[in-house]
Amino acid sequence: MQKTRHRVLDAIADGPVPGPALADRLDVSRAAVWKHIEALRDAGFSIDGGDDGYELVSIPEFGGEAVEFGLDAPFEVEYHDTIPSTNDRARELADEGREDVVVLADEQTGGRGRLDRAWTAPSGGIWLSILLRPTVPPADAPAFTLAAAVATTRAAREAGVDAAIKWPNDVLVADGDGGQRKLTGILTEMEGEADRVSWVVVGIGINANVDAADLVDGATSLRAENGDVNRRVFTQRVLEEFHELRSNLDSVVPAWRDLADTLGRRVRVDTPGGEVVGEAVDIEFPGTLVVETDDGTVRVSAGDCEHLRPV
Ligand code: BT5
Repeated sequence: MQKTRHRVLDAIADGPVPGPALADRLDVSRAAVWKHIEALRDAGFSIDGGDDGYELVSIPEFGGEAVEFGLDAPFEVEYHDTIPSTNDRARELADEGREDVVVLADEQTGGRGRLDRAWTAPSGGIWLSILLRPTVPPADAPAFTLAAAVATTRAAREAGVDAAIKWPNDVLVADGDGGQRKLTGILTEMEGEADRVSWVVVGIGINANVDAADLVDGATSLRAENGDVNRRVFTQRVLEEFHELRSNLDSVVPAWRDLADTLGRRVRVDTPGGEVVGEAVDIEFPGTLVVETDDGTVRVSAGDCEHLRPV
């Protein structure tokens, strides 16, 4: 079904195709062609139906079909205008045994951050969760968080926003005053056995076409930094970059290093084992931060990191 719909779109994107010719080409009935055309129109695609046949006129700015169309990565996209949390929905899909599905929403009413913190997610953002079933041990899972940060930072830079990554999961933009504002947060959740992940859900919250005033203090948006983006294209870029990285996990750490803002800075990291203060000097697979402290080198695998001003 899904595949045929993509083929209908591909065919009518290049010029008008009469319904019967389309049915022949795709080896389906004329009624089936008509059903696909109607479903695409319902999804916001504008399709001419003149004497010459069907022709694609425009693609909606956002939505599941829209993001899947032309997407160079093997994800199915399930779209919601509004949903409590895309991560929660992705977890449901995990329970159903699905994989390589992206849950995408325009608005979340119960968005979640780490440690039960709330995530503000008004209409106009890009709120998405990627459900994966990688064949890796649970200890490697942080690499997917890093991959999401790299993918989002690259897409933001392509869109003209000078974003950088704060360890481990924030994409930030300098505020011009020595401080930084948060553009994106990432929440990775997983389930697995000792030696093998069962599923990973990587939740990415991108403040896209929203006013910074509708977010929290310390937040910024693509709109505030450089004007509105085409969310379909932006989402596709994030998913394509993410797919490349997850297909070659060894490439994640070097890519992260290149885009990181944390390395070379003085940091304070709140870890489950206590506070670590020092200079962040490196990152190691799958996402361990190396900090030079007064008492020697400390490796931190999880925690909240604060960039300190140089002393
Ligand atoms: C995060 O947590 O940064 C992870 C956020 C993940 C959100 C995505 S959206 C799609 C998917 N579905 C979900 O339900 N969640 C994921 P953390 O590092 O704990 O940061 C949370 C803190 O960021 C909050 O306590 C606020 O201070 C701040 N915050 C909340 N909403 C924000 C926003 N829209 N932009 C910037 N900062 C925000």
